[in-house]
Amino acid sequence: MNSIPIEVYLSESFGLDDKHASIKPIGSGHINTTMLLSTPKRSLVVQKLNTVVFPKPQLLVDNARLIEQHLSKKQQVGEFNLAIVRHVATTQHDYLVNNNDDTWRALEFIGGSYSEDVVNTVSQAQTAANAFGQFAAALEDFDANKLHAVIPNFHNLAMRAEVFKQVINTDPHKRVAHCQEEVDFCLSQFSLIDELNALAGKVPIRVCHNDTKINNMLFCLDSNDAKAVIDLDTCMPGYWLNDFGDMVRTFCSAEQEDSTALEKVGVREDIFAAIVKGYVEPLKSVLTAAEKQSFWLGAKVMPFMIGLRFLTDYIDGDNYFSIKHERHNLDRAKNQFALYRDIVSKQQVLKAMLTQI
Ligand code: ADP
Ligand code: GN1
Ligand code: MG
Repeated sequence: MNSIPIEVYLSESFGLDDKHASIKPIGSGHINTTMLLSTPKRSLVVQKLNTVVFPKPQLLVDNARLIEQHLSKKQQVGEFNLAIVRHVATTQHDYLVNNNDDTWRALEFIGGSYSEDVVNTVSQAQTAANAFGQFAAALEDFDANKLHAVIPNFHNLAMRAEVFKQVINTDPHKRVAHCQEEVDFCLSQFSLIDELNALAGKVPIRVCHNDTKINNMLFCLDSNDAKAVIDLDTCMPGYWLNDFGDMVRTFCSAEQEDSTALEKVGVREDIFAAIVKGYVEPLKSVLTAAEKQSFWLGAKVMPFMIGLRFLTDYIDGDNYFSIKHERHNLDRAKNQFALYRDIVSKQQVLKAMLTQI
């Protein structure tokens, strides 16, 4: 056990001025612990990786670095115009450091930027969706098989349903009684799995970001333009319908993901239209007809699947997502199911927006 203050340890490890270093938490991610490490000359984003979620952190770094390199080449020839958040090497030419059983990495800090937990305007939605589209387009010629499956079956609803059924059977913390209605609701929705299965072989496997949450986008403080796509930890092969759906999930509601004001949770139709417009524009020459059709399923599946994951974690005793209070994951699940229900109820109008692609 070493007792060196963490800001000193990290500054030394990543070659910063350790005498004047300070550290403070930033962001609102649910998985890693994200901090800003500042010295008078340089700031870095440092992250303590959640090794329950990412048991092999080196795989995550390997994936991100391959993507950084690919995007850098595109940037040099003017084919990618967003900033790239690069990993920073240690003085030992490594990308991970261990301190008292914790694993840390550092990323270049993108100054003059901000992130949002809730989309404020239609133009913000279109800007962010367009940037996620540019990111996807720039990786269209990257061989998805080069990426490690950092979290196998990450967006596999059938597997998530199996884990859920096991957890409700064992009910380790006797919590099912507190959420029977949500449990029954989930069990009634698993025909979504058949809808997904029907797509197999029809939609191409792409490099997916897999976490296209609004707070994984950095905006320019000055212009409000998109600055960088961040949080590349779950970039893996998958279907773009998931990236589209996760934008719908996190951009469309005017409420935070854990809001308990369920009557206010729902899809803002103008934001949905802006996502479609923004995301499709950079991808229009590569999207297949089947892919375009699959986006509606993505819009339904993502709020449901993330809700299912929150509910599973609540029943399981909150081992995965970080929580601030005992029913936090249950609140999040209820919120996501309210959003999912609203999306399904607006099927006609939302699907019509998609047919215009
Ligand atoms: P998590 O995996 O916990 O979601 P993220 O990588 O998404 O962590 O970072 C959490 C937050 O930290 C982001 O929403 C953003 O506000 C801020 N952030 C992350 N990386 C950077 C960066 N390179 N430059 C500036 N801010 C960043
Ligand atoms: C987690 O790390 P963060 O907060 O960006 C989760 C996503 C969920 C999201 C729900 C590795 O993302 O899959 O959609 O929470 N990341 C992981 O808000 O599980
Ligand atoms: Mg994040």
